[in-house]
Amino acid sequence: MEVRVDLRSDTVTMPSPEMRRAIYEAEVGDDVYGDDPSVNELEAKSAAMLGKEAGLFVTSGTQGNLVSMLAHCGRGDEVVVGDRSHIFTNEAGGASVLGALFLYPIKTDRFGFLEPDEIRAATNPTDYHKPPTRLLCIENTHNQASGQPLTVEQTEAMADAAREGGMSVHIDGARIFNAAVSLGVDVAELSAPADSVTFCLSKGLACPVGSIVVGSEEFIDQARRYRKMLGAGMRQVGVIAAAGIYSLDNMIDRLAEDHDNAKKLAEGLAEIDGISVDPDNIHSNIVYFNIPAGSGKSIAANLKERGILVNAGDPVMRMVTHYGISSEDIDYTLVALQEHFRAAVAA
Ligand code: TLP
Repeated sequence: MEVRVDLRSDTVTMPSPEMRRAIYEAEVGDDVYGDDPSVNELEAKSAAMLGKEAGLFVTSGTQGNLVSMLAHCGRGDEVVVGDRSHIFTNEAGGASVLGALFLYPIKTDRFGFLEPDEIRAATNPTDYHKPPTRLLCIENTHNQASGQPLTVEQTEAMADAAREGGMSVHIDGARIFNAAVSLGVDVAELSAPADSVTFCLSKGLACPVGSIVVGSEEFIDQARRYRKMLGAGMRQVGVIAAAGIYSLDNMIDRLAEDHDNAKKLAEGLAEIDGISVDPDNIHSNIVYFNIPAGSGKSIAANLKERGILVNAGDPVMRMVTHYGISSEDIDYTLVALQEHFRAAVAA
């Protein structure tokens, strides 16, 4: 059956016809020489929007986080991370493999928040039995906390605790624009407590590829060197940067639609016997919900037969709304799930 609804991630978004036009018309040059006007514009625009001095176009969120950790830390340093953060759970341990950095996980609460006292307890600037803690990484929105946005106050509380112990602060803001839209605050305010931020163009902003790192001129200079070292000094990459410029101009405000659809999805899921979810906890585009243990594969297979794609999580499943998902797609998905669970109860 043809794919009708793809809820696996917001990474599956397709470039719109207007974005493709921007790509087609992009002015380009060799970016390793600093000659690509589209990349230069995208980097400067990103830095200005997030209130930082400079920006760097990278291939992915994973690469953005990695070059940031490498630029903030030296070999043998420690990075404090949330135990459910993407950096800790889903980036293949790159910081340790490629940077000889230790990742020190602390508890992430169900809102994606890291308790300042836990950050203080993890801090070690001087005891030479332990690696020196150099960096705290925060995630906003928090993916595994159902896309919870962290407020400016929460970010400041975490950053203050880190700075007391001499740490720098990085935000994995893969979806920081979702956070800004959800909270109704300027993204620069959410970024202000941090030294550096990574955000993704390739998720809710619907670009085919790319992420951005922002920070001070000096930090970005270092990050640029690490990007080169990782083999991602790109050439006439304005063809992709043009999509990024288009998305920053046109794709941010509409994220509110994705949030409305996620809320509607969660409210519908909460009505289904066999599923448990708290719709009040859904504030952006990610919905995690509990299903009966052992049923993930059959749910995913059943939905696939109806043209709905989901990842077969078990007993926790995730659905992500995005530019390619309409309110009708949510209705269609909910009916499919209602029928699945009705049949499962009858069997
Ligand atoms: N997340 C992907 C998967 O890797 C899980 C997704 O489908 O959600 N930070 C956060 C918070 C992320 O959610 C992701 C991607 C990244 C970083 C990495 O971005 P990419 O995939 O561009 O390397």
